Amino acid sequence: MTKLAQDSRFIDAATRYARRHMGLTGTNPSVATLLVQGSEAGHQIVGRGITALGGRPHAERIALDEAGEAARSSTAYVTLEPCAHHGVTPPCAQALIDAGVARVVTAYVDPDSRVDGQGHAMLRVAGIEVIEGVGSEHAARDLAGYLSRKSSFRPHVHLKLALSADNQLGRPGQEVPITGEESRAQVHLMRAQSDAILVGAGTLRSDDPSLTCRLPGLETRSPLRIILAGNTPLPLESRVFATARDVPTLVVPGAGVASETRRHLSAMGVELLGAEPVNGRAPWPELLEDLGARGLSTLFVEGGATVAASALASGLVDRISLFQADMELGEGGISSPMTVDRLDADHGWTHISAHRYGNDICHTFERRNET
Ligand code: AOF
Ligand code: ZN
Repeated sequence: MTKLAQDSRFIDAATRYARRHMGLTGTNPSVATLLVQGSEAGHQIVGRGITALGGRPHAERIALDEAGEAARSSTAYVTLEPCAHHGVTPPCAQALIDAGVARVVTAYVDPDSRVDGQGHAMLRVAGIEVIEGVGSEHAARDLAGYLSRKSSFRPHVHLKLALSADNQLGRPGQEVPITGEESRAQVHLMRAQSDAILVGAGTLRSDDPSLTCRLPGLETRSPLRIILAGNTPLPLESRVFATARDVPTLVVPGAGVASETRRHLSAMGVELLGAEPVNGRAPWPELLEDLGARGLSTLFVEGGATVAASALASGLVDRISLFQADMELGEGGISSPMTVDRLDADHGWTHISAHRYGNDICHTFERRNET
């Protein structure tokens, strides 16, 4: 079994391709397959597939159908181990065997108990060369939601905050723009790739956000919206409640949600979740368990300061993106509960990347050894 020079390149290309359907494949992960024919003259992609919208057909089936006879003796690059089970669709490992694929290169073993190494084993028994774990770090980052729900029965939690250069989140009760247009577009993309998005009631009061994806062409990709209510009354006139019939909206009740408010919210089409605060604290474990049971794989938490601090304290945040602007807010602002300097290895965080968006820099951190 030899890993070839082009293997990392094609599996990374497949990983990028799979991103197109992230958040759109239901409880199935968004997987991609590239079928590549090679010779001394170079390489050619003869079939491409991504898990279809809603989760089926699987990526391999789509790529094989596109390639037809050209799949014979090709190499299949698949971001997740091909399935071995007869589910709604027949096993992809068998489809690759039947099509006469010569090599299969994968990034990640499928933790689904019906697969879990059996897809790779089926391929090897049929005499196909299988190379596993190529580009696994990148693929795992995109598959994080699926892996989290399969292994921990809860969604992957990604927390995002926008910070001024002096590490403040805004001014109390006021909407203060901190980051620029490019960062905002990136945040909308993060929303579109998530199953659900969560903010606290304070953010509704100060910003009255729509919490939808408004990137041209991606308007229909807004995730479920979740509002974590606190101890103060919920602003019922907020945009999210007014549009609850168009974009599903859930409220995690707090002491500030009286029974009359509950009736009002239900009448507006807002769903109230069962998880209630424990000793005044946000019920993160119960909430995540509930969302996992509903089949949600990724939760994007957008603040504000109180929600971010309580999420961090729960120990259940997996990824943090801090968008740091170059402008200072000065005195009287809201201090961020986390800063680029304080998210270090001593606190269990690894700095993954720093990307520039206009005048802002987005620093991303991940918790080690957790999915
Ligand atoms: C693949 N290729 O593109 C995807 C896979 O209900 P089913 O039959 O669709 O099976 C769902 C399982 O299929 C899911 O839990 C995961 O193990 C696998 N997803 N497998 O070969 C794909 N999306
Ligand atoms: Zn499959």
